[in-house]
Amino acid sequence: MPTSHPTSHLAPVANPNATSSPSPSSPLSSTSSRSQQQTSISRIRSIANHMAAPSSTRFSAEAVPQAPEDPLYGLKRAFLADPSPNKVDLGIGAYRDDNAKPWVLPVVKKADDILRNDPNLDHEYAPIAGIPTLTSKAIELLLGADSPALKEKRTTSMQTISGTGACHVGALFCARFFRGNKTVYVSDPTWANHNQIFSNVDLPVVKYPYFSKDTKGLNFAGMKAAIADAPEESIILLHACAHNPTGVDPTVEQWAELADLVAQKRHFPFFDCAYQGFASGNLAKDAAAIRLFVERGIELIIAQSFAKNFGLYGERAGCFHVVTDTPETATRVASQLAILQRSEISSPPLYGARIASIVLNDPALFAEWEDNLREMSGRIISMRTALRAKLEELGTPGTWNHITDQIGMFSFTGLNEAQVLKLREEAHVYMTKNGRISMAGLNTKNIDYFAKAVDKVVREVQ
Ligand code: KET
Repeated sequence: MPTSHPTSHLAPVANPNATSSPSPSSPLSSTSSRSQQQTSISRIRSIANHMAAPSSTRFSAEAVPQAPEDPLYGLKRAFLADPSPNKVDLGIGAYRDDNAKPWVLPVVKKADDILRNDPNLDHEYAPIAGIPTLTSKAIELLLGADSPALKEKRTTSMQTISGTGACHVGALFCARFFRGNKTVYVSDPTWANHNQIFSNVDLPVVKYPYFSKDTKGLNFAGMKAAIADAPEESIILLHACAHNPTGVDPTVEQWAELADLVAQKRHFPFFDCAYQGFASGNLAKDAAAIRLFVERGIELIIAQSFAKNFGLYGERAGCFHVVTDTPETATRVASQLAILQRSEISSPPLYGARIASIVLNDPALFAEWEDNLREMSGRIISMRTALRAKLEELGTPGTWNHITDQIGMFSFTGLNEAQVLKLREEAHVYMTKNGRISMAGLNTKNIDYFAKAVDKVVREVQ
């Protein structure tokens, strides 16, 4: 029996360098004999390929079909490529100042200086669960420092790759350990990434009614009915505040009703908190929904992002928290989270986490951060007022009160896909196809232009 692989004799042939680099003295070095040699090589290679495998890849189009580009990142690329001086970017949810420029928070600049001037700074690995000075303050930010859940030590926290990483860890944790109905109920609509984050770990996703096209507000009756109808112990994804993409949040009274319903059905709330401080400008107010659920003793999880409220988008700072019944449960949960984290990212990134930690642990910097948050949310609110006033002034068909009723980073304008595409083509205004606009993309210089473009498209396209 030959010891070599049956096709191993073909292997060298597939490498043209193995035979086509003869020494200068070789009889094969003349031009004609070299080209003869290349012809025979290519013939042998084609026979070899034919015999060895029908295709050179295992990743055929059937195995790995071409996927569409991520719509939000595609939109950003199209915006950057557009040479128009009038172009307006209302796509991705990232804060912009009145000059349409990214804004490094002044408090973040200060924290960055402190960090860089620290003579003890090194680049060692963070602990698996992240830096405790961040995680301990991060949970306080959500629950309030005097929360009984914290005093009773029945929470556990882990630093993650921003909010997306926190959502992923939460999804993975549920897939592995949740013993109830492993279906995740998400609002219709929700942040588009939720669907793939959950389906990536094989958790089915079902929508509950949320946005009413008629009122451009909350379909509270529909939402409650769906949550009541879901099998007991289902996973219910809730946006803690500043709902993405609609900008529509339940009122505190409605949150209280939802908390009662969730408790009654023993559902498991999964809070996604990506915009704390961005809705009202007040950190405690924006965490009211979470606090209300925790007060009722409901066990829950929270995915927390520091991308928007610290402007640390690309630094990927965030946390994942579990609020449970006893310190014993919290400790067991933490032990499994550590294993999930270790196998996925080993330990979390430090830079953004250190910045956030410096601010959260220093009362003066914290107060300055609150000012910065008020500045961002205040500018967005003033743009809402201005946009509504301009559309009403122009007499743009339809009602526009929803622009000021909605809250947070986004507004769900009610523009349809045809109108969105026409705005993009003709006015160089970039927004997602569902009519969502990132309010922070508007400023005192482009708001007139935008309002007039909307007015035109609403009149021309139905
Ligand atoms: N949750 C929600 C609800 C959310 O809107 C985002 C980001 C995230 C989590 C994740 O953010 P991270 O940067 O991983 O902390 N939303 C904006 C950006 C994006 O889609 O990635 C957006 O909708 O524009």
